[in-house]
Amino acid sequence: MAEDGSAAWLRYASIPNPAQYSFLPSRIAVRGNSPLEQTAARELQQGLSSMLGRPFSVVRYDPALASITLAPVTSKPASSASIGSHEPAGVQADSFRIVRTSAGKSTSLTIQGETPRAELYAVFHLLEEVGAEKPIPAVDRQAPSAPIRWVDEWDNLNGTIERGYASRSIFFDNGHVRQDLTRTGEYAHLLASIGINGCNINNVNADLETLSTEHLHEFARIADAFRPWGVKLALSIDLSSPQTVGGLSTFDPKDPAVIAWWQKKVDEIYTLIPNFAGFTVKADSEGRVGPSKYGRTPADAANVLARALRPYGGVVLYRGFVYDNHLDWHNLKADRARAGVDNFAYLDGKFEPNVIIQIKEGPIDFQTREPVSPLFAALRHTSVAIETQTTQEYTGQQRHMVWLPSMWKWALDTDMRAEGADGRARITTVKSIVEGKAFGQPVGGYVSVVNVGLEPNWLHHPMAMANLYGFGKLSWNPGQPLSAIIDTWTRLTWGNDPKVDSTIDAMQLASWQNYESYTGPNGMGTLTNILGYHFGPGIESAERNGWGQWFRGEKDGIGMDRTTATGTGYIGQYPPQLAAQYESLATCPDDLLLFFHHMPYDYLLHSGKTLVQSIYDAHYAGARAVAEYVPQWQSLQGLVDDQRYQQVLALFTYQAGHALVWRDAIDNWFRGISGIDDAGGRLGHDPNRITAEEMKTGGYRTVDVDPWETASGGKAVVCDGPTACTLSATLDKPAGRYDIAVQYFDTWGGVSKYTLLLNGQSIASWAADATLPPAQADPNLDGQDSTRFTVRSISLKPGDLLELSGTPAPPVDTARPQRTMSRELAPVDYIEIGPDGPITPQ
Ligand code: GCV
Repeated sequence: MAEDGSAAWLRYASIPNPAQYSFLPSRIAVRGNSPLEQTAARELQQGLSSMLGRPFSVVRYDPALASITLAPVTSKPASSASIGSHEPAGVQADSFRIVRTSAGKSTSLTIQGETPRAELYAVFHLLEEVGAEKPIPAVDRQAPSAPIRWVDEWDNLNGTIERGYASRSIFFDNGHVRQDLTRTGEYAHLLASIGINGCNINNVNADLETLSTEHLHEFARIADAFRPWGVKLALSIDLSSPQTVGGLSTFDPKDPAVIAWWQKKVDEIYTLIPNFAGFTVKADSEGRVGPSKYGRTPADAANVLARALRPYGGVVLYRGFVYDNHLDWHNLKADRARAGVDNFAYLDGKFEPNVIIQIKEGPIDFQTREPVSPLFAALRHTSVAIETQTTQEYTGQQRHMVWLPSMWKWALDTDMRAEGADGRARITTVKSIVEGKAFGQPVGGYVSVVNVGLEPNWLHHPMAMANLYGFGKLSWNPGQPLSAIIDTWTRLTWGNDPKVDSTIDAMQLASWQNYESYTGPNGMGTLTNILGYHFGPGIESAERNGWGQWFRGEKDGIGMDRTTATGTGYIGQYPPQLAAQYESLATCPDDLLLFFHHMPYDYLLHSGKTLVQSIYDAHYAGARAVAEYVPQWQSLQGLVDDQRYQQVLALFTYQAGHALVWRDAIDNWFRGISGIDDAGGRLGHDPNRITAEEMKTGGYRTVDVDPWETASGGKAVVCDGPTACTLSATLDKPAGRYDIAVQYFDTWGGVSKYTLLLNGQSIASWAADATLPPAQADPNLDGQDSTRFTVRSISLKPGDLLELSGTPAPPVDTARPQRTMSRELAPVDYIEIGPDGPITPQ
């Protein structure tokens, strides 16, 4: 059966052994009368009928007959975390229980929720148990860990998405909300199924007109599409709105006219969207204006909004991502990582109770590994939410498979060792902080930037939806084991075949560490081109500019000295016990070392390897591990549907090739700066490689590649001619079968064409027409667009003539004029001839 991935984990595919659920009665009865309960009953009916292959029906409740009954809880416990008067808040609102009872031969299930939305969550829970062939316990009580479980979309009103990698916005087009909101409803369906209760629909870099009356009327249509699934709409707003929308002369949060304007605006919003969730605020950050303009604090600004929202139960998610992006890199004490605590800790206790500080998991920006933000432990009288990024901005942009819940759980489980009133350090995990358990601030939770797009499968890579699923699951219960989360996702998404499940689970569970291994080592950050679009390697882009993502790679060593003794003092922002652990080389973990310390390249790690050798080895191991995804995936052919099989195969093949680009760039760069060779003798010795510039050429010209480490020998060849150029080499390989890989650059500047010939006969032809890297034209030859094409199992013998013919893109591509900004000149880096076998030559 062909599948496009649009149903994600809600496929409701028939399960192999439906008889195990034969006890489930086919009658579904609803005792409440809200639309949400009706939605829940219909979902249950459809899901069970489809998975179990027998009809279920929604009927009138009859106590004499066995049924699955949805009913509200009769007596409500007092809410511990009420933030407004609008509705019960806190985790109770979403808690439910499912109770199984038997009378004679018949079994009934009673689904009880604190609210209709909780009944809906219970229904999804039950459907998931059936879909993944799990037992249904006699009594199952569930409550989410925190009330805020939101996704943030960074969609722009013109239909583009900041850091979106799966086509355009499902909400907006051309300055307006789309007429057809079918995808919006389907998205809310997915969100509800994993317990997400809020969705912020627009970019935190908010359009200045977001709060105009005209736009609000349109947003109300999105809220309507969300409502059947219990998902509330939130908006990102710009703090200058009183000026830009209201026409006031100021947006000073202490100005009475400004305060009145916000109140009136909030009143207007609630007349249009009665269940509006609240505002997200990015201010005084990356060019956004903020309260600092008037000498006011984030608390001054957040509280004005919060007071206006509070009577309605709305909240303000004020982002802790406030930093100066014009830092002086000459100043060894300057440190962007300090910004969160420096800008917010002194305000602890000064925020209204419905203000939540939304803190990115690490102090920089969603890197492949960072320590957790010290701000989590610095705010003890303020609710906080952790902000993660499901959209893979720095982690492969949904072209690499990286299962991020592994990273999030690592962050959530980090014990910050905060001191209690008695001055003694105690277990203070990040999850206990956002849950409100550690400091008793119960209105916090979890936010993830998701950026789904119009592509049928939402995020482009079929495996990437496991990140959204895992986010929902962790925010419901951060204590849940990762293996259970991924196994359920795999079963629901790909079916219950044991081989399929064990293969996919294992790949996903290893994928974050694999990605980390071939990208940013030892806490250095992702080492991507941070001045470009954060996809491929671009190591030194982080250095010597105002963005503050420095790692200070010098001849003597590498890493930011953030110690209190000699560095920026950042480590001192953690509670003392954790600070001491990071400050001392004896206890600082290897995988965060360079985040905290400036170290010589031959420093001996706890692992027993020198720093630089560990980097070399990790990059070889990581690239090899992801190359293995290809044969592992191929072993599932026929066990999963062909449409998604082919899609994933193409992506894994791409990832295997791009991991080599990463590996080589980083390892060569470290070899260059450290002057230390790879003890394994691999670096700089590529006997299977023929660089393009050393081949005999007809028409190709050699060019420098910048940064040098993203091409073999720092050079590539390009063909300026109107027709094809050629490269050729006479081979001296012993007779046998080989894979032949061509490393070229797919720059998005039109479509070049390549043909590989052996002794004058074509053995493969392809076009450089990938949408990789996504969404943005990149005219440069570099690590973002270095791409590999592999022809498998070719018979070679000594003396064979291998030829590559490259035809540059036509000067103007009329079909896609945006692609001809800079013409693609059939660029080539090298050809690699490796042994035949399942794995691309290493
Ligand atoms: C929406 C990073 C991203 C920006 C993003 C910003 C933020 O800097 O690259 O695209 O802006 O974070 O989280 O506000």
